[in-house]
Amino acid sequence: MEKTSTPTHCPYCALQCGMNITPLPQGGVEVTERADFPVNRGALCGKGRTAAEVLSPAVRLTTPLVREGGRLVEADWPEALDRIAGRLAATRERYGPDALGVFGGGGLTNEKAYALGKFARVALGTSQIDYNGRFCMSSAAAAGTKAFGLDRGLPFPLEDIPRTGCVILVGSNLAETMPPSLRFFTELRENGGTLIVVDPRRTRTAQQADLHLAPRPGTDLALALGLLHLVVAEGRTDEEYIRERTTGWEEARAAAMAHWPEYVERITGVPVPRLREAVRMFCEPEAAMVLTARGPEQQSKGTDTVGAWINLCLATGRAGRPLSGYGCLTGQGNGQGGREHGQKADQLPGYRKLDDPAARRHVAGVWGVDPDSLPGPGRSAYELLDALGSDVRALLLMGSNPVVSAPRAAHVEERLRSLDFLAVADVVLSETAELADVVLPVTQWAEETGTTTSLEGRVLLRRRAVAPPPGVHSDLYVLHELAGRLGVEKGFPTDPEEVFGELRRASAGGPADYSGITYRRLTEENGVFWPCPEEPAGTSGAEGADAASSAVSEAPAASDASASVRHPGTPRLFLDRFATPDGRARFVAVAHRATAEEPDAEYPLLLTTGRVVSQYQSGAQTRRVAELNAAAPGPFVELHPRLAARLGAAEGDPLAVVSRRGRAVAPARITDTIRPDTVFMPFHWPGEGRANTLTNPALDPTSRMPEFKSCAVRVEVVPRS
Ligand SMILES: Nc1nc2c(c(=O)[nH]1)N[C@H]1C(S)=C(S)[C@@H](COP(=O)(O)OP(=O)(O)OC[C@H]3O[C@@H](n4cnc5c(=O)[nH]c(N)nc54)[C@H](O)[C@@H]3O)O[C@H]1N2
Ligand SMILES: Nc1nc2c(c(=O)[nH]1)N[C@H]1C(S)=C(S)[C@@H](COP(=O)(O)OP(=O)(O)OC[C@H]3O[C@@H](n4cnc5c(=O)[nH]c(N)nc54)[C@H](O)[C@@H]3O)O[C@H]1N2
Ligand code: SF4
Ligand SMILES: [Mo]
Repeated sequence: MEKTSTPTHCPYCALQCGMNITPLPQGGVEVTERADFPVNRGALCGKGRTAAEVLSPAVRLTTPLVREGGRLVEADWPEALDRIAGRLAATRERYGPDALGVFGGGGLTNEKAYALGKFARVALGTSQIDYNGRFCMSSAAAAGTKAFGLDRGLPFPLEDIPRTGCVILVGSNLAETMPPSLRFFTELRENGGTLIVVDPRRTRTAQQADLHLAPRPGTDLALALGLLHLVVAEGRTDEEYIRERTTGWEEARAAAMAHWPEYVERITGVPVPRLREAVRMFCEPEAAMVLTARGPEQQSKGTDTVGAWINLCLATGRAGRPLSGYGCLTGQGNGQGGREHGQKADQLPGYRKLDDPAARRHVAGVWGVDPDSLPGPGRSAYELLDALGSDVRALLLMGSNPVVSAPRAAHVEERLRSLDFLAVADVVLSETAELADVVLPVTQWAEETGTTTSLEGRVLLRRRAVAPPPGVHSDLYVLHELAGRLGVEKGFPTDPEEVFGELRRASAGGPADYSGITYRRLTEENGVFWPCPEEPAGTSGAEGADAASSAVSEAPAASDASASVRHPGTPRLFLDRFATPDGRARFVAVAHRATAEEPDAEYPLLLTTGRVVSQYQSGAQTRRVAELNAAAPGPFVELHPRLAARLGAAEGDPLAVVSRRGRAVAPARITDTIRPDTVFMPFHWPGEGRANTLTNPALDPTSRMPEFKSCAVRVEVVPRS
């Protein structure tokens, strides 16, 4: 039984590297390379290589816990589930359905994300559901939807990168956050292409670049506008493309022209000759790409910022053409699929909108409920966390650890504590689970089957390779049991393939159409790119009216009678038309604005935050792996030698970083790879060195993304006692 090796995918980031898992005779499993998956071709980073250590009962939860007299004590499943269902029902009875909150995660499989969204709307009847993806790529998603009519992180496979002419990588440190993907950029340079990295820090990624631009945090919008200004001034626009394939150029052009290079240099700190150099490198080759990650996105103006980078692509004819385009490097394992199937506050499966009557009818039909019974859009992630204990009295949380990862975390922690009732399903006792009234131990990646959608839009099958420890059940089981206890006996199956079957129908005809994808196909193919309607594009009348599906390029040749009716999936989007109603991409007219919190006399420096290679997110999983802890044992404050000298700080000295939200303490790490006006902290740790004690929950008006990438701080050396 379950002895041989199983091909599957990593539990962590959106690269979803392929790996093989083999159970060992002495217990435990071995993770080995899997060369047949084109994204990583056998390479794995340290996190993926050691991921199986978190399967061990020594570090994970194996029994439900319930709070008794202030302490979490072991309980059996029926008791734990009864408690949750009982408290949810009582809260709903007393305060109404919107007093119930649900918080999900972009690490959950498509099946789980789908079931969680349905559970909130159908079993609880609440509008109050959102998820941690709001903290991740929501600004890029909003900007992509605005410009192209459709949001899929990358509109092309990673394998296109080595063949383009130039890539501008904005605020991505992929050498640490997606190490196997660095190869595509190395190959780009070997092929004569160039790499430009935009990052306030000379990261391991920036060290690979032909040109590194180091703007002040929070000024990417001005930078992109300055580049567009130069493109226009130097006559490098593609007028024919602009005429044929876009709308809104005049307004966008006028907005960019107000951003003179010298003005942009003053805002960003990037010298004008460097701006000119970037424009030359980007415009000279036949094809080029802009890729953004969290740097420009996690800003209170992230949507406009990404919009400005997209403008640069559109003005130069570098979108919806072979080897050219704008893409967002989505972060979490299922960061793409997790934003498509309904755990987002405003969304229904298939990337449909909750406020669209036709979408409500379609999904309600699949769910067998009255469309009018579906609640409307709810609050965004931070706003939901902020409402805990007041409007929202009970919360079910699955797949996130906001005590560490949410902005203004001390406040969020206090809100979580003020709840009448908190239930957490997790694989480990995370810092958030420690606050819960009931904790449910759930199965993880290698112990269950499910699909994820990688940053390429490639839907993949993660396969069960080992049995879970006794007493551990899946998230789908949790939702099934809770729904049953709340009187909804049907509609929450525990078999992932059955859930996927329903997801296919719910997504059919929507922008993210999965209806042509089956588990069987996913075992035969190395993933399938959405949209993938059930019939070949063009043969279904119903499909024709849908802008998103008709933006499908590379449809199968309808004349080939021998071709199966399988739609091949859509590796490349927008080659013929964009997914907007008129098929044209839309420029946005945007202007620079300051970050929500600029430095002043009291808080004279900027703090930015991010990641290190050996820890993942809130660290709930990776802090339990000895090898990773040895490599990255704790938080630190990265600062420039000049700033350190001014503060009188030496390497390793404890530094207090103080913002308007609070104070965090971590040792100094002095390096000249960072701007002297900026300090950096990774956010993977709880406690004294928690970066999110400091961060500013100022939200982007469109995406509701918090400003993780800049806030004003002061730094002091803590006297050693
Ligand atoms: N090792 C590791 N890998 C991960 C993760 C992890 O936690 N650990 N998480 C995964 C997830 S969910 C995500 S979202 C991705 C994130 O992947 P990345 O976006 O690559 O990660 P970050 O470190 O958050 O931010 C990237 C860079 O943005 C820079 N930056 C900061 N402020 C600014 C700014 O104002 N402008 C610009 N242009 N750059 C700025 C930082 O210096 C940093 O080097 O990684 C995924 N992979
Ligand atoms: N300061 C700062 N803060 C940030 C960021 C930043 O750059 N700077 N980045 C933000 C970004 S991009 C992200 S994505 C968030 C991520 O932050 P979190 O949402 O906290 O993400 P994780 O740490 O991955 O938490 C996932 C939790 O779910 C559990 N888990 C894993 N798999 C499963 C499963 O299948 N089922 C269940 N029930 N649980 C599971 C894990 O054990 C873990 O406790 O952090 C955000 N916070
Ligand atoms: S790069 Fe991402 S998917 Fe690949 S092994 Fe590392 S964490 Fe896993
Ligand atoms: Mo993320």
